[in-house]
Amino acid sequence: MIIGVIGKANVGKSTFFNSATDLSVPSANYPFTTIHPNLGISYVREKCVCREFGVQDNPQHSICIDGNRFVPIKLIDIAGLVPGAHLGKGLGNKFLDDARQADALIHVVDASGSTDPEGKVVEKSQGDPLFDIKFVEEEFDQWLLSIVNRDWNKTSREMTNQKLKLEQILTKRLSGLSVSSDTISNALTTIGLINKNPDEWTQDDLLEFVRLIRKNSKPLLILANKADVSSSQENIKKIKQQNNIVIPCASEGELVLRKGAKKGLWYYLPGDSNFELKDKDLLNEQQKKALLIIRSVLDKYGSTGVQEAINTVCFNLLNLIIVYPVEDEIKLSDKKGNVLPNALLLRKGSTAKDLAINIHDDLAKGFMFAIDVRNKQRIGADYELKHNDVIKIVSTTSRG
Ligand SMILES: Nc1nc2c(ncn2[C@@H]2O[C@H](COP(=O)(O)OP(=O)(O)O)[C@@H](O)[C@H]2O)c(=O)[nH]1
Ligand SMILES: [Mg+2]
Repeated sequence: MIIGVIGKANVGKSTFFNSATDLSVPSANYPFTTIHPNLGISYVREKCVCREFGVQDNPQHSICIDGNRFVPIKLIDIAGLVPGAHLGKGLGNKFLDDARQADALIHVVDASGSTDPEGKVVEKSQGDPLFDIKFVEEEFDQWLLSIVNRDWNKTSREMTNQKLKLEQILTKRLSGLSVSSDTISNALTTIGLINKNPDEWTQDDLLEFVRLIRKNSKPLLILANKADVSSSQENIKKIKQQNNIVIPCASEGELVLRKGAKKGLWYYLPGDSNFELKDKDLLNEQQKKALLIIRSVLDKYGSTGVQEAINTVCFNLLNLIIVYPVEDEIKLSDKKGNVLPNALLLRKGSTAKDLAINIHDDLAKGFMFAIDVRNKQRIGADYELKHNDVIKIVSTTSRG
């Protein structure tokens, strides 16, 4: 699963990306953040089950800090879009290469209105985030359209020659874009195009189709960045009136908070609504000034928005749940004795068997039953996992 960060130039995509992937806590044991210059690891934050079970955990592929579990998820900083990108302007092709992998999108906008559509700095409030939201989504749709449109006039012949259904042809055409065939047939049915001969499709039909494909295969939230700038407040109100999920954000502030926490200047966990100074005298004037601005964002919006954005994508857009697999249901550990070693992100609706597949093919092949560790009940392969379940899988390959 990959979250893509999109937007025009200069809105703070990289700042958001850097802050969201910078979870460096002293002495933590976790896979490092940057895999590739624009691909990194961010973390979903959720209350860990360790407190409920009263155990001291020892996570191997995630992190637990003061009872908060941070579960890794990939984040990709996608090249900025400019109007006309689908015609090859700007870094159009680079954008396409990155965007195709994403399962959900965070659309970063400059809520302060201090940049024009090309990303050039303009007088405050001259930029229009509402326009930017529209043009970026339209560029995305135009890009998808260009892929679907390629050789469209051959589509009906292909169907006849290869004896394929329309949804099969389209699935082929959109392969590699992280679009499932279900998404495609659902879209065709929803807009009533499933039985329409491709030769009779209008440009409007095509556009409506790709729009729905985008919305369903790359669900998106709006990150109203630069919320620390005073001109942002009015714009955020307007953005919220026109969009479903909008998260006010101060990426730069989050970066400052995470870096200072790492240096031991204050106590702060990503997603907190506050930070605690360790020693006022340790701060220089610049830091004090930055903290005042950050404080006012926290007071106004409840957090910097960075962690909230990642959590919202995972829990609300991608409908993920967290599940803790263990091998020893008494100690809640793996074979080596690591307590609550793993926290996995799975799609809502996943079953005990899906969990086994996720862990290891062999474990799934020999699947016998599973145990819901909370109540020690046996559960079957079809059991639908719940958020925060702790599960032991019993398999012919895992015995003894
Ligand atoms: N005031 C303010 N400025 C920000 C914030 N985030 C980013 N910026 C500034 O916006 C400019 C562009 O940031 P960058 O991350 O490079 O944008 P990108 O081109 O979208 O990747 C830089 O000057 C950042 O310092 C923020 O939360 N508040
Ligand atoms: Mg950038």
